[in-house]
Amino acid sequence: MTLSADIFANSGDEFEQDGGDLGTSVLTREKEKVARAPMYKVLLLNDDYTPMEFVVAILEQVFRMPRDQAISLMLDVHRTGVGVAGVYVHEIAETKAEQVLRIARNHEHPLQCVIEED
Ligand code: TYC
Repeated sequence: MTLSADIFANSGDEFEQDGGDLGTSVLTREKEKVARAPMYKVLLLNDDYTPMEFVVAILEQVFRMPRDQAISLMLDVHRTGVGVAGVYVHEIAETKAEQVLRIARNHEHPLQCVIEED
């Protein structure tokens, strides 16, 4: 076999690494599974005693909410009884809820906060 004939003879195998599929497997393969962490809402509950300004301060400091958004959400909780302060992975949601309860207790306010799967 000449050198050039040898190159031609091998070219089929060497360049058909996808077994003749010509890349169409990219279009037909199963979608790869990516684990997504379950998310949790941190809910703020209304009560008759916690001062409005205290709730706004909690939303600003614990949930890093801009003041105008914090006021709007506080009023929404005041009107409807409940509101979502944020949505996080479980550990962060739990930590935020604990912070709210601790700060409220330290100030002797009855503010309640719970987490719920999103
Ligand atoms: N209802 C309270 C008041 O009138 C204000 C308030 C708002 C309390 C939101 C709790 O999650 C809350 N002082």
